[in-house]
Amino acid sequence: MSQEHFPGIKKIAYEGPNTKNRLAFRHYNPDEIVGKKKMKDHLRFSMAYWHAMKNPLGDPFGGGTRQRPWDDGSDSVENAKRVADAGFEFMQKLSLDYYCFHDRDVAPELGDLQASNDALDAVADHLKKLQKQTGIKLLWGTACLFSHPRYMQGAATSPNADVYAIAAAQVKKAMDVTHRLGGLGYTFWGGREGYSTLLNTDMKRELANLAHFLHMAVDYKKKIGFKGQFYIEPKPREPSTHQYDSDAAACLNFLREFNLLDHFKLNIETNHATLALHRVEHELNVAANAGALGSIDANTGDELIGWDTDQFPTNIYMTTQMMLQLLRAGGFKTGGMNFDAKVRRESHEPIDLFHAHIGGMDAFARGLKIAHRIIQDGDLDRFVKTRYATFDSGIGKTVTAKKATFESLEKHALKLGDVVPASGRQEMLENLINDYMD
Ligand code: XLS
Ligand code: NI
Ligand code: NI
Repeated sequence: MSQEHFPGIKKIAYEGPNTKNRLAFRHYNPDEIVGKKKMKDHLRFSMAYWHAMKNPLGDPFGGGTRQRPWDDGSDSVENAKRVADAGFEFMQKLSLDYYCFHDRDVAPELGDLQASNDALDAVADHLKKLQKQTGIKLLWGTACLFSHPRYMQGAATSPNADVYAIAAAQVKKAMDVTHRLGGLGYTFWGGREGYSTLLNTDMKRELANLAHFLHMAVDYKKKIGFKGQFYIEPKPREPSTHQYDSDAAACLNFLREFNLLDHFKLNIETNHATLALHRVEHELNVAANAGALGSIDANTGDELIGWDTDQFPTNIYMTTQMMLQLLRAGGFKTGGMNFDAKVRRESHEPIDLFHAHIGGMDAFARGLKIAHRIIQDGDLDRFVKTRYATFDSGIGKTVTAKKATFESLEKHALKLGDVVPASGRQEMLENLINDYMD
């Protein structure tokens, strides 16, 4: 890292909630212990290379607005290395311990596969050096199988076998590079794995091809000795009308159907959850219940705009709900909190990247502390336990123990008069949660 790319911005320090400095953490204090772990080990914050370093900040009505003096926009390896330098300076200044990338974020896509592979290798050497210098780790790598025109009809679900082959080769290379960089995981987001109309689509065939693609990835992983965790990232639509990995439940069903569940966990993204008309805590809960909560793409959607706006998360009620799910699931093992979020098109200056990440990190730090207190106090969990208490004794216990039959339940039911269950007390519980918000 020769030149300073964010001059005038020092390492962001924890200054506590009363500071007036906008370039300081008010809540994220990396080494502070919450429960049994340091905050930084609970949260494992990660920079999403494609947004923080590469997103031009365009929208459907206009081109990019970003000012990134270190990026000349060329396809040279030299430019890619300079962007990497800026990225590592940025992560260091923000105490971001991890990063994630697509192959085509860190290195350019060139005329043919071999040339692109060579460029990727050259940049990977540089990334390895930067990782060593800074201690920053690769949370996960992935391949971009959705931008190039060849992937217009999908990659691992393309109707064209040559496109399928190029996608496989691209993933093979991205896995090699992730492995070489000591990546803790590898993500499959099925960018265009879906369809627009069934009139031209053989869904059964596409899903079988996708499953075989993932099995080949599992085989290749073993072959090269890559020990990182595989993730699937659910998303219901955009760019396709129907994405195959539409939500956590659909992904789990697919993984089960094709005998892949042992090899994959889920990477849950907030804005994808809301596009699927779920709350993110629902998706985290579904994943956790299957032992498949792997990682989080932290962002949020605009409630008034119906697309994947990928905004930085600042809502403390939401981060609290997320941290409740994560803490109850035992925390991250291989995954982390990856800011798959971009600054608004209006926020085009480099310093806005700092404000955005500081806000997201502080919001999760608060969510973590609040969720920890809620769990420690136990009132919420006790309420839920009591709500199901009829399943802990008597006839309910026979259900829990899977001993009940329709006949045994009928015998019990015939003895009952009318039954009124206890109140769900939603409003009381919402008030209880508010008590914890500082
Ligand atoms: C897009 C996805 C993408 C994945 C990585 O909506 O969130 O950014 O996280 O391919
Ligand atoms: Ni997304
Ligand atoms: Ni994502």
